[in-house]
Amino acid sequence: MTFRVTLTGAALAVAASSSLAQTAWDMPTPYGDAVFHTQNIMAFADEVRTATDGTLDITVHSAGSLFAHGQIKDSVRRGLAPIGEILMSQLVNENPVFGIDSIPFLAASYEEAAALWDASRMAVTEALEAQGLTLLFAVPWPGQSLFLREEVTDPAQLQGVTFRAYNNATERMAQLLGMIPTQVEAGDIPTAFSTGRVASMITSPSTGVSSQAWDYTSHYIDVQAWLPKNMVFVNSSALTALSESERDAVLAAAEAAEARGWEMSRAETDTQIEALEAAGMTVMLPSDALSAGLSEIGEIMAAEWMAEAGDSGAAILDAFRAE
Ligand code: PCA
Repeated sequence: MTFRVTLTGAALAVAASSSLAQTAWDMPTPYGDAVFHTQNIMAFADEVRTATDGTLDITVHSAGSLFAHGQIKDSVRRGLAPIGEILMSQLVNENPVFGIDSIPFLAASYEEAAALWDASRMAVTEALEAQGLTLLFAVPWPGQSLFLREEVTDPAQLQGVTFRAYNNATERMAQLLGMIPTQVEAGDIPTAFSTGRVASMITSPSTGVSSQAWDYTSHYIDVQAWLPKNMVFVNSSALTALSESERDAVLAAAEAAEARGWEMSRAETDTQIEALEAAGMTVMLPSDALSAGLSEIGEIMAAEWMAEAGDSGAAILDAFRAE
């Protein structure tokens, strides 16, 4: 009798362990734990864990701790990590569609950014699919605004000023303003300023706060010129290898994360501008001359983007404008 019970117990244990086979996914992301994108992704991982009873366990490796930002996409493509997050416009050299959200003043409000994402999502999805990657969700940063060491009312004041860039578009904008750009990852911003490599930047109030911009700049000029997105994607083979219910859980959590992320981003805009002010920064609107100068640069950059993106780019812009 005792013998039979023991056998049954062992058989049950074997059955239970095979039905609870666990998949562990490492997820490299570029930004720090305090950043709302990272918090949204942590919530996504929690939802997947709960919905799969722990059979799919995603560990988020934030702040470039597993792979540097510039290596995350290829790491996921090659299967070194099954899933990851990057700034979408980082891939603009591969395909202009990835840079559509970084053209100054093309889509500068959340409504316009959502319409632009509706119009461009399919093209982004297909460009990733061609590399064996499946797009899961994308979330915008709040509007991109200027962080400076003095009050600037005329674009001519920016000439010769060193500038922190984070993608091709910010570098191009700086060139058109006569500034001196250097690419610096978000996590390296405080060091780049404190060592004198850069003296100004354009980024969201979120990144201004997470990098404590008040320690090395004094003026925040609220231009909110565009809303660049982070996107989360998965190696398509890793997604296919999941059970159907796990796959459904990932896709459902991704949809929820996209909606939640856009709401978090919207809410951040005002609270983080207030935080900059509370920390001592002068918060101001752009002068007419500065707005005009930046709009002109936006027009030039839009024309350059259209020349790059050709007919498929024009089709996306038509769909965007029709919304
Ligand atoms: N923060 C990121 C990208 C855009 C943003 O608002 C950065 O500054 O690197």
